[in-house]
Amino acid sequence: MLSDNQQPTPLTIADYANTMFPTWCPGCGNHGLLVAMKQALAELQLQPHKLFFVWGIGCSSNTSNWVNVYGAHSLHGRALPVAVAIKLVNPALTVIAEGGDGDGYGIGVGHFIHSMRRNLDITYIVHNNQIYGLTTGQASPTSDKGMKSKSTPCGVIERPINPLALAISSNATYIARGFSGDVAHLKQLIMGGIKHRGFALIDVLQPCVTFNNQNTYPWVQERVYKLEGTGHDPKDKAQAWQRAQEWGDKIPIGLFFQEDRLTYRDEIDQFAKDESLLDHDISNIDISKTLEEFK
Ligand SMILES: Cc1ncc(C[n+]2csc(CCOP(=O)(O)OP(=O)(O)O)c2C)c(N)n1
Ligand code: SF4
Repeated sequence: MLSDNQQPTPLTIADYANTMFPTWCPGCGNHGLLVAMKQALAELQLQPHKLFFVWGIGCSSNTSNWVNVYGAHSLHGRALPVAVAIKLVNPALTVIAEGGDGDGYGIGVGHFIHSMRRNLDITYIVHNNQIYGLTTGQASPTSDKGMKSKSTPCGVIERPINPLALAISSNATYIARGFSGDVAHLKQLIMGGIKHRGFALIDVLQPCVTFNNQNTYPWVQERVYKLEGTGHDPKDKAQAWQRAQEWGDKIPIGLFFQEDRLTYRDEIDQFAKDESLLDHDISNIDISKTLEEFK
């Protein structure tokens, strides 16, 4: 990896790969998503050592094994709190969290909501295959009602989580949906999320070709249409809310909503803008008075 004082040559997608090849099933939607991600990083010329990725647990989070960036493979549902801590301490890093729909919208849904209202400058990519892939095919929070799976042999009873509506109501400031079968479009959404200053959610329709035989590539392809060119205004929250309700014969992909708002860090005086806590001099701090209080 390059250090700060080396002159970088133009980065290519090869700079974000290591020597290992992904072990995802052939045809898995994660492959396309990884290509889109690496293309976005290369197009933005982000140096690998200035990137920090945080993953949860799942097939999606196994991305950690095949990329050349700094990162943490954390716990199931816990990618966001780790990402929040990293960004608070070192704002110079581009922080990207990634995981599955089970990870982010199930066990981690509390962190998801609170991270959005906090609006730290983090990009969150959810590989939404509407199933638990790694644990071999149980229903997830986004599985469609009626879907038969290992854990729901008679069909899912509940209605699915609507991640985009949840993000709008939780005040996320960049909200998009992509499709891993449309790499060029997804790359643009990821680039937009990384460039956005604030919490960016990119929900990605990512077919699991092994355990989800309902939401397949053809199923998604027949339904998706791009918001770009439809007259949709991403600044209009009411319009975004309406589009977020569409799920069925037509499924919109693209940028639903974007707004500028101060980040959590911006609103705390003690965090001088964009200063890393690692640069704070703590060598001459006298804490004896504080310790007295605990006696
Ligand atoms: C606290 C905890 N609970 C449960 C598990 C088991 N587990 C591992 S991955 C997973 C779900 C994977 O589904 P998803 O998050 O949608 O990711 P995918 O594998 O589909 O990418 C579960 C339940 C775990 N590792 N940790
Ligand atoms: S089980 Fe599904 S999500 Fe996991 S690697 Fe295979 S196709 Fe992809």
